[in-house]
Amino acid sequence: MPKQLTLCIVHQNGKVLLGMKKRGFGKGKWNGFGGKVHEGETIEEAARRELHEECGVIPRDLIKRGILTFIGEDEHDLEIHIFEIPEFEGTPRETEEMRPQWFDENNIPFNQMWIDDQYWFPLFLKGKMFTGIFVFKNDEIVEYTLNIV
Ligand code: 95L
Repeated sequence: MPKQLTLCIVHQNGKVLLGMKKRGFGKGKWNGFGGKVHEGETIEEAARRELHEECGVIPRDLIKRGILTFIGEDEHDLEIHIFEIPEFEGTPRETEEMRPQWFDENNIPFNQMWIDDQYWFPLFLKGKMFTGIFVFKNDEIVEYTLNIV
């Protein structure tokens, strides 16, 4: 089984909440909030937990929006489960992990994000559900497929 990760994207009133990753994997990139699914936890539980841990926000509903598989050269494949959060409780706050900031949905900082985000984020913003596979070599995409579900 691939390693499963979650990604929560808070999307409200034409704005998207992203966080600048301050340490670890993906440091220096804007991203949604998420992380590893722990043993004994559902994917949705993990998504709620990580969103809260990383920016203090408690989601009302999680909408399943996509599953992306990333295939690298030798590491295990990653499967990222992407959720949209239209409503939440709490106020976004900076944590050790992330510095949150709102972006207009027409002004997403793709040049400071994972390189595949520019391919699928527009589908996310248009409300589509999607699946995709990205094959990476030397941090570049060598092949990809994206399907609207
Ligand atoms: N928001 N995008 C991500 O979280 C993301 C995107 N692409 C990736 C490609 C390889 C990888 F190892 C991780 C990601 C990733 N976390």
